[in-house]
Amino acid sequence: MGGPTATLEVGSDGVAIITLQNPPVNALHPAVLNALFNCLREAHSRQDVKAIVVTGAKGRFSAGFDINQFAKSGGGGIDSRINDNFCALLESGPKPTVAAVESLALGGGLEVALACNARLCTPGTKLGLPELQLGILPGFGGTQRLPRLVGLQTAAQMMLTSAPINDKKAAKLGLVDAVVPADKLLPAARTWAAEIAAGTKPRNFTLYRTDKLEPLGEALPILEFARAETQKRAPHLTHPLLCLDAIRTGIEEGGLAGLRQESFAFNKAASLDTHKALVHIFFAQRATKKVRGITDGGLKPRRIKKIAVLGGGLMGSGIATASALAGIDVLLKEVNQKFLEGGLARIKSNLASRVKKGKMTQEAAGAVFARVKGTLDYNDFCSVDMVIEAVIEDVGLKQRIFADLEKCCRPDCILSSNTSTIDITLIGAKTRAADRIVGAHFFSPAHIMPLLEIVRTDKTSPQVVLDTLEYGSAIKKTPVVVGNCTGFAVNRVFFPYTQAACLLVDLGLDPYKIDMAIYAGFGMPMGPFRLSDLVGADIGLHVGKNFLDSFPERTYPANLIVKLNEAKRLGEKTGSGFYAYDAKRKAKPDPSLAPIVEASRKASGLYKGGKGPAMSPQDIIEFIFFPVVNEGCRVIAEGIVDKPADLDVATVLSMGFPAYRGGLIKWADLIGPARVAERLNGWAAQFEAAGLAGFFKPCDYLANAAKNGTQLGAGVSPGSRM
Ligand code: 3H9
Repeated sequence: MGGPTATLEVGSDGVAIITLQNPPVNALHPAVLNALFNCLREAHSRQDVKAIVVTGAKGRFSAGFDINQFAKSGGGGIDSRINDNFCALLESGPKPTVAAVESLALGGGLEVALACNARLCTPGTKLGLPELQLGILPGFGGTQRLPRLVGLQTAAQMMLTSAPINDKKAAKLGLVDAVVPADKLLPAARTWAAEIAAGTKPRNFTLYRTDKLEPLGEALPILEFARAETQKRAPHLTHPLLCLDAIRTGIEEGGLAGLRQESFAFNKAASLDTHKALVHIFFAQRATKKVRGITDGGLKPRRIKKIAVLGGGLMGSGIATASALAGIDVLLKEVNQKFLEGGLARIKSNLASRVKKGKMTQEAAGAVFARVKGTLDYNDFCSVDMVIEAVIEDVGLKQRIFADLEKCCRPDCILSSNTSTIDITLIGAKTRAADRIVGAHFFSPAHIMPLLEIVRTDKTSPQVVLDTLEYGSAIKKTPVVVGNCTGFAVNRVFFPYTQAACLLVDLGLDPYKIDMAIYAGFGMPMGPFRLSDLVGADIGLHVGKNFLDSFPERTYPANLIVKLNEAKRLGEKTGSGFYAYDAKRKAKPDPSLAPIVEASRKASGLYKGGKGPAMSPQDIIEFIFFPVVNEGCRVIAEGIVDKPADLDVATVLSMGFPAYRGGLIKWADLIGPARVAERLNGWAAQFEAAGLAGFFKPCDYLANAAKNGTQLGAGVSPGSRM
C-alpha cells in the first residue's frame, strides 16, 4: 500500500486501465497527477494498447484536486509546476480514453472525466464542479469543457452554485454517455473504449465541440445575467466573476483561449484571502469531530437509537424533528394534553414544510412522523438512550426534572439539557449522575440550523461526549464540543456584538447605518439591531444581564435594550422594535424609534450632540467585531473550545459570520492580531474616562499574539477548563 499514485494495467483485450489511487476519495495529489501523466504516456506509446480507461480505486472516482495542497501553500496559490498536461493527453493523445466513474466525480475529478472521450457512471454518482465553494474555480479545463457538454446555461449554474448533479440528470444532459451498475462498470468501459478505437463508436473531443453551446447572441446575455445576479447575491466575492470571465473567453475566442484565461483566473483567485478562508473552513468543519481526549483514545461511540425530548415548544419540536428525520425514535413529553398536541402539531408542520419545498414525499414525512410518540409521563423513559430537556430557562424546574430523570432512566442513559444560559453543573446538582450530564445546545430553528454545541462539564465522561458527538453527526449537525461557562462558546463570543452597536448609537450614530455596515458592508445575514428584533429585546435583556453578572468588568450595559423593553417594543413578535414590521414581517426603519434612542443617549451620558463621531463603514465593522474577537481569544485561552478553528466553524454556522472571511478567528488572523490589538487599545484609552476601558482592552492571549507576531488560530488550547 504505497502513497498517492495512479497505476496502469493492460488487459489481453488491449485496453489499459489507469486507476487513481488515493483513498478515501482519490484526491488528486500532485503525485497522483504525475503518475497519471506517466501512465498515459506509457499507454499511448505501447504497441499492445489500443484504448485507455481511467477509473478510481475503492469504489470512488475522485473528489478532485487534493485540497491539502492549497492549505499547505498558505493560500499563495498551488505550485505552478502542477502537471495539467494530462488533460491534453487524455483528450487528444493517440489512443481514445473513457472515464469509468463510480460514486463521485467532483472538481478536478470531474475535469479528468470531462477530458476523456467518453464517460460512463454508476447509479447514485454525484458529479459537479464545486471549486467556487473553495474560493477558486475549475482549473483543469472545467470552465471550457462543461459548457461544451451540457450547454452554457446549465454549466454556469453548476459552477456558480457548486451543486453536484446525479447520474440521471447527468445522462439526460449528456454529461455521461451511459449509466451502468457498479459490477458492470469496468467491463462496459473497456468495451466502449475498444469500440471507439475500432471506429464503431465516435471519439469526441469536447474542447473543440460547439454543438451544445448556445449561439453567441444567446450566450452573451446568459453570461451578463449570471454576472449581474452574482454581483447582487455575493457582492464581496471576486472569484465567481473570474470564473465567468474564463467561460466568456472560451465562448468568444474558443476553447484554447478559454483555457489560458482559466489558468490566469485560477491563479488570481487562488491568491485571494477568500480562498484561504474557505479552505480553512473546509478542514475546520471536518475537524470539529476530532476532539482531544475524546476521539483520539480507544473509545467507540454508542449509537443513539431512541431519545426522549422534554418540552414540545419551538426548540423541543425542532430537536424531535431533526432526530426523527435521522431515523431515531422519539418520545416527546409534555406536561398536559394541550401542550403535547401543540408540540406534535409543530413537528407535523416542520415536516409539511419539507414536503412543500420538495425535500421529501408526503409518504416519507408520514413515516418520519410515525417515529414520534407523545407522552405525559416518564413510563417509557427506561427505553431511551438519551434525554434532551428543552423546557423553559428555570433552574429549579430543570433541577427537579433531572432528579426525576435519574430515577426513571437507565443508568447508561445520557441526560442532556438544551439550555443556552444556565450552568450545566447546576442543572445536575440534585443528581448523582454528573458524569452522564451534558449540554446539547441547539440553535433555533433546531431542525434547520446546522450547529450543535455539546457542552461538557468537568464531570461529563468522555464516553458521553463521544456518544453525543455521534448523535450530532447522525442528525446532520456539525457538533462542536465546548466547555461550560456563561454563554458557552457562541453566545459568549457574541455578547459584545449588540453591546458595541448600542454603544455606537449612544455616541450618536444612526442604528440603521450601523446595521447597513454590518449587513451590506461586512456580509452578515443581518445587522445587530435587526437580529435583536428577531431574537426579542426581552431575551436580549435577560441574556445581557447574565453577562453583566458574569463579566461586569467588560460588559456595556446597553440602555437601548432596556428602553425598548420599557416601551414594549420587543421586536418582530410585537410588530415593532428597532424596526417596524408589516403583516408579512418585512422590516422598515421606524421614525418612532427616535425618542427611545434619545432617551438611551441621555442615560448613557456619552452623547455630545450631532451625528456622533465620523466613522466609515469599516470603522463601524471593526468597532463592533474587534471586541467580539477579543472575547473569542478569551474563549480560546480558557480552553472553552478544543481548538481555535472550532470557534470559526461555530461563528459561521450559528451567527452567519461569512464563511468566505474564514470565521471569527481566521478573519482576525488575516487582518493581523497586531492591528486588532492596536485599535482596541486606542478605544480603551478613548473610553477610559467613561469607565469603558475594560470593554475594549485586549486580553493577554490577543496582546501576546500581537506582540509576538503569532497567529490567534495557531494557539493550542491549554485543555478545557469546563
Ligand atoms: C479542485 O479540484 C481544483 C481543480 O479544479 C484544479 C486544481 C488546479 N482533497 O467530507 P468527508 C477528505 S478543488 C483532499 O468527511 P463525505 C476530507 O477532508 C477540489 N481531501 O466525507 C476527509 O478527510 P478526514 C474540488 C479531501 O463522505 C475525507 O476526505 N472538490 C478532498 O461526507 C472524507 O471526506 C471538492 O471541493 C479533497 N478534494 O464527503 C470536493 N475531499 O477523514 C470536496 C474530501 O481526514 N469534498 N477529502 O477528515 C467533498 O465535498 C466531500 O468530502 C465528499 C465526501 C463529497 C467528497
